[in-house]
Amino acid sequence: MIRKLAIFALALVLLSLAIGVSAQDDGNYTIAFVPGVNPDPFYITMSVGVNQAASDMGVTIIQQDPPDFNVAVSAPIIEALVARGDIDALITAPNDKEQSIPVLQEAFDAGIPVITVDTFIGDGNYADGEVTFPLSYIGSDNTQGGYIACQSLAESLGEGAKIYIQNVRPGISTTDQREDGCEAAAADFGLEVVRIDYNENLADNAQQQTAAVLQANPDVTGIFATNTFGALGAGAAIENAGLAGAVQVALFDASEENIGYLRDGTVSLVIAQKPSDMGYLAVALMTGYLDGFQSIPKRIPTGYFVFNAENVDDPEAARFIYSSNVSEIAPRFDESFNLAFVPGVNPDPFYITMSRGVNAAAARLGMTVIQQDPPDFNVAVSAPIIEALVARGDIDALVTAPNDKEQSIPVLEEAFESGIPVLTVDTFIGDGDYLNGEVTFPISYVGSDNTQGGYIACSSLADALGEGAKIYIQNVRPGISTTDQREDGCEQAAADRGLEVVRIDYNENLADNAQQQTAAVLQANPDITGIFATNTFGALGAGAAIENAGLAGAVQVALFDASEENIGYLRDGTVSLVIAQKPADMGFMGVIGQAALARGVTSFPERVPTGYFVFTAENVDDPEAARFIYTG
Ligand code: T6T
Repeated sequence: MIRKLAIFALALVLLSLAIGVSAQDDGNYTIAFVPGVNPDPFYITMSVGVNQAASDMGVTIIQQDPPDFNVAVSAPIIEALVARGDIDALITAPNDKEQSIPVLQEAFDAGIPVITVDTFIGDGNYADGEVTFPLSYIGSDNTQGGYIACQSLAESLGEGAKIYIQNVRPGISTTDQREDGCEAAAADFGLEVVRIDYNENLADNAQQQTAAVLQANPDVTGIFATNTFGALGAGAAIENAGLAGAVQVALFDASEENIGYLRDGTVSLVIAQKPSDMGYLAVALMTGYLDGFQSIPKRIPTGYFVFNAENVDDPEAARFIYSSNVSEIAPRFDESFNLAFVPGVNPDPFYITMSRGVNAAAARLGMTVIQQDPPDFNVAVSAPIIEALVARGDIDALVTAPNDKEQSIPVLEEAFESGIPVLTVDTFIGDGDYLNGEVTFPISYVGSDNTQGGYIACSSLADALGEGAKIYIQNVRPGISTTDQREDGCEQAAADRGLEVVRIDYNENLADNAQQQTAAVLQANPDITGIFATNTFGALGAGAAIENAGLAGAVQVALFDASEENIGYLRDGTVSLVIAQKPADMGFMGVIGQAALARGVTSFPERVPTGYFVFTAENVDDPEAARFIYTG
């Protein structure tokens, strides 16, 4: 117990170091949550996820509900929240793609970071689209959802059938996309869309419109209702007209009522979104962002569960039905939740920094971290460590950086099969595509885009050296996902930019080997003018060899990993470029992925790329850049 308390205290110290907590700011942020409208079972269910994550992460939520799904109603609510001056962040479902932009821009300009859930503003591409200030758009792929709905109508009605779309109002990102998706399916499968009505999010309107359309068009045999209220109205109109079963209906949103329509045969398909996942991920990731762990994907699609007559009473499916009241929140995690963390190797400034992120997230969540360090980057060393952790029988989750794409699979599979969810950070197993690739059991792969990193490194050598220059790659060992990809990325840049890769050496993650190999290569090939070292130890060795040979400045060097030593080489001119990964973000996000899964969230992305900071002689002493240097 005393040991656990000591570990917890240490974790809190690490957390406060990580986030610079002061007496006034204890990390209990105030996050405003403004749904699209309420009451609405969809947003009530989202609120369950929001509140669960707030309880887990130790932050406060101020929820304010617009009584109408209307920007004229939600904008003043958001303006008033901004005016309070005590809101640290805003999570909201904007009512209109264009009209909601100004008020959210105002919040952002007042220093309040914004995540949109369910709906988006602009074109929804926050990476390089029309509006880029929101941190992320977390919600369903609505075009896909509309397509699924109308494809199912086509399958039961056949080519040439006439269908009707019951929609909300043009301008709402979600329902606009559902309409588009349905029309695309109609075009692909030969359905005719006879009419589209807009109900202003009122079930009564939807009911009257649907009744009128069915009367005027007795040949309409299919209906798609794009959200909860359209669905309610359409369902009632069909029931009243005695057309249950005669008209096929696909609905969006798994409210209790809509599931009732499925059970009694009024409708044939109900598409459940995952609003609770949207709320949970938004709060957990926003809290991480405020703590300084900022690699949040700009887009997180949350997926669907499709209900039909066959699966509607399946006990597994029950959790996808929306809540009608904010149900009880599960108790916070506590120290009995054991999160095992096995880095690739330690000591290594990269994994020490990752451990800072792991401990910061676990301290917020109240979990215990059991960190066990392989002394070599070698599956023969890490596999017995993982086996012993599995054998303990008390590990709830595993976050690890596998040493080999293929050889690490069996031991991780064993952990997974014994009931321990596995998430890989930094490196991956199989081909790294955990959605449809060779290995799909890990929850996620959180790490840099290493092909891109290698490409950046060797493009910078090309910029400095020009076409025809000869370069040398100092790598670790074939089979490691990250460094294999960096080598590939560098070779692609060399091919694109006309560099010649004279030789590649593998140092087995030993700086001494790297130093000897580099010294020998430089002696044998005095025409080499560029070196790319793919990780910390190769970088250390290559840096030392260049310094010893008195070649600082004469040979251009690009290094991976921003250890203090490598940054020192940049400062003294031995190297020209240091690529910093974001290992603390990897650790933080990895733990959040595990916490989310433990809460039943199924939408944590299978891949979270964590980005880079590229150090050069120009920015190395910039105070803003200092936080990207690895912890020693
Ligand atoms: O379908 C959801 C949501 O996705 C949409 O943006 C608006 O309508 C709902 O809230 C359901 O009423």
